[in-house]
Amino acid sequence: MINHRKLIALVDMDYFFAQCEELKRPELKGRPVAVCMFTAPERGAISSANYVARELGVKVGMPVSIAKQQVNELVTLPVDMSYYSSLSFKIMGALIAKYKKVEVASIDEAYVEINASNNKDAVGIGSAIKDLVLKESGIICTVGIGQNKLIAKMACDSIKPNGLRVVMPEESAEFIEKSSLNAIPYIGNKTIERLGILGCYTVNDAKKLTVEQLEKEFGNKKGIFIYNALRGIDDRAIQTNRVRKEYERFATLGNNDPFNLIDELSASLFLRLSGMKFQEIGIIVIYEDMSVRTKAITLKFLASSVDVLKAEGKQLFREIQAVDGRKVRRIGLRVSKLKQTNYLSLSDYTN
Ligand code: TTP
Ligand code: MG
Ligand code: MG
Repeated sequence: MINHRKLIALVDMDYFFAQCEELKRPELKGRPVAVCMFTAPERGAISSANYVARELGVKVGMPVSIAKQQVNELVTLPVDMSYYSSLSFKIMGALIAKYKKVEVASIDEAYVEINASNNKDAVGIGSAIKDLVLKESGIICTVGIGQNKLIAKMACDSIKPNGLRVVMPEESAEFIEKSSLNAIPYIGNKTIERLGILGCYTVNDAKKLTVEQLEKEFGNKKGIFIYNALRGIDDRAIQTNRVRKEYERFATLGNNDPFNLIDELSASLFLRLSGMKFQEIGIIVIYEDMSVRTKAITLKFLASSVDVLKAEGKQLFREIQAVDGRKVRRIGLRVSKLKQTNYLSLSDYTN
């Protein structure tokens, strides 16, 4: 009897925005390239860097000015979201056409359910996915395969760029034990620092903590996630119906200027939209006493610009504060009435 096993492949494009730029302008190949979210000429942060730039020390999130100081010959380009999303839609459309269960998780990554009875089968399917992506778009990606989303993601991260790695279910425990804590998704620097205070520096150290200890330290949801992740357990299903009706971003004001904060929220929200257009913009203002006021505007047109988001967000904030000038604790920005701009719409994904 053939023993088919359900596995999950995570497909993630390598240095996606920067690779798209290399496709657009082949003369960039071999040079250090960074795509930047500019806030003013020469100001902003690195959003994606090719591997040539990364080897020279350029990192995502780094201010453009620092990256330029470090790498004189760095080519810095502005975000061309509609081009990246058109390539993304070609790729995702091809994956959805070929495989039954696909979850588009972001502009450059998708989870694909596959059936494989052994490592060799899984490697074959992984290479077929890489070939399909390359043929459809010219883009190189990395594929990680495992028994769940967590292992697939960690396998993918461990073999970037242009890689393929299969971790069969019987290899999962050892794979996780040999990983460093920061290789586990959602375990970031802050979590690692707090685990360190508890005397845990490796996966095996952290496995000695009880679920109660982890819940006490990180809250129920995250505590349970970490407890399971350390054991390679992750029961998140592949969600094929990812038709989102709205997106939002929140941040705490602290000593920041609220208008600067709205600019930052706009930039982050705009990136998340990955080229989707929006017609409704809303602001959520949370005061020190935790009371909330909201206001929204419906535009006369479908917008796709970060500047519209910034300007309307600030205007809504001014209108709320003109009536209610109390001390603000947090601000949220939301967009709704969304429409996909490319030839494949998000609802096409679910058919
Ligand atoms: P990632 O897949 O995280 O990064 P990447 O594709 O650039 O590089 P890697 O080879 O490591 O996968 O994100 C996909 C795209 O999303 C990325 O090209 C740019 C954008 N992005 C941002 O704009 N800001 C960010 O902080 C991150 C993480 C990504
Ligand atoms: Mg990527
Ligand atoms: Mg990604």
